[in-house]
Amino acid sequence: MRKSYKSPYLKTLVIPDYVMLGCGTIGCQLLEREPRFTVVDVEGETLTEKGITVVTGDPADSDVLRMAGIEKAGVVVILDVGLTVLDRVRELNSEAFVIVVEKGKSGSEGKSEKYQKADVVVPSDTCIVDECLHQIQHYEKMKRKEDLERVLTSGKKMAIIMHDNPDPDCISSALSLKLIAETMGVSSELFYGGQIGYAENKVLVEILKLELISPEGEPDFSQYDLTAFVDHSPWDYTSIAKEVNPDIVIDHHILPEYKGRFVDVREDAGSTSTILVEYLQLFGVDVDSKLATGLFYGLLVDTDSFRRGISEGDIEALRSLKGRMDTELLSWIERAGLSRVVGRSREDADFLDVLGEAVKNVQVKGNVAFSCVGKVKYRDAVSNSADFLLKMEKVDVVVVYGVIKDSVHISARSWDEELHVGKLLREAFRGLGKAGGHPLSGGATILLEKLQGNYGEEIVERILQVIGYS
Ligand SMILES: [Mn+2]
Repeated sequence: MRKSYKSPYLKTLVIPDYVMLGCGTIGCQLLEREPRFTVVDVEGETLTEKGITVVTGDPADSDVLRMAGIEKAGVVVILDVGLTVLDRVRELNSEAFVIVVEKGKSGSEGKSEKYQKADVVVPSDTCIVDECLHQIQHYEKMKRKEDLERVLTSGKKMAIIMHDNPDPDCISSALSLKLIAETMGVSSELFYGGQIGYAENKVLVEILKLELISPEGEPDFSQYDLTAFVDHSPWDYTSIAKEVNPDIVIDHHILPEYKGRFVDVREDAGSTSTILVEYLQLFGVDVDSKLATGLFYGLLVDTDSFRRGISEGDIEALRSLKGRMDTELLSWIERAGLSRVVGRSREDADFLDVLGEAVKNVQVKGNVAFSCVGKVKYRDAVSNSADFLLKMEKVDVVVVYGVIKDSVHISARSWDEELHVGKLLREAFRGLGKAGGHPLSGGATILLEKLQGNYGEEIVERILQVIGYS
């Protein structure tokens, strides 16, 4: 049960620890849906067997509470263990969000005098578990909002740095953060490295009327009070801000150990747009139909039209975007991609050439299809081909690689979440360059000089070695 449960906020690093005092049936039900708690209970042994972190002892004993980390806890749930426990908790931690479940109490009676020190009293005639989870989520949202607000209001000028070759999710998220910052009097400029290759992405930038800065080399970001990374984490996916330690990171990729001033990374969110939709709502920012369409498109592309899975947060985001997005505009953006098929421009024809190479050069080894596309102009053409091959080949993983200037760009796609191609690439190319991504899609960029003369052979070998085929 615990293993299959995925909290939408599980990987959100801004949220501190949880402690549950007393357990019982309600406590066990709560743990099934929110496993992050450290539990303090006199009969702790039975819970340890279930893999839950437990401190066995009396929750009214200050030393026991300290052992459970109560002094640093962000959320404390007190179940069925008397009033002294609440006093003890408050003596040790005045900041924590404290929920008390009051036995034999009806919701209509209001918060009783004796529980004044609690933030919320949950009466026992409600669905206690649902109510506790709802309260915790609400608290977390408000806390994240406060934290982001604190950081944003500490400056006047922000550089929002997108990852190289920004995609719809990154573009829409960057604009969202800019609009949120604007409500606090912070002006932002949007930067990206690499290229905007896909016709769809160019059309999106046009529709959102964005002025994006594509600098030569690394700009001097020290003239900005604040820097933010959206849809990527330090330091793998940007060629223009390698030396920057961002104040703000909002992302849904695996995070390298990083402590910025505000870090919100939710690995199981389908897109960064999902997270930004929540903040737009929390800050009361009006989202017009163009941005709503952009955010929806970001979620759609990043989840491969929800085939890569969908989280609670994604559903929330969809609900919020539903009434505002413009389906006609969405098909207009998507059709921009089709125009490349009829050879609208030289650059679109390049995409077709690369795709043709990819199909021609497929080599299947074990359950992996590899394809070398040689020299290419656009990085997106490589990932585009990987997407296409995955639909065509009867394999679990597709790896397409091509060379731009002095680097080889690798794109991997999979049907099998267990394999986690993001981690696969990270492991295969550890120490050689940038590599990472999601369970079903990942990428890597490696300087050619880091690989043996025949880079193709080495790429194939390294990947097969990690999978265990060679
Ligand atoms: Mn994304």
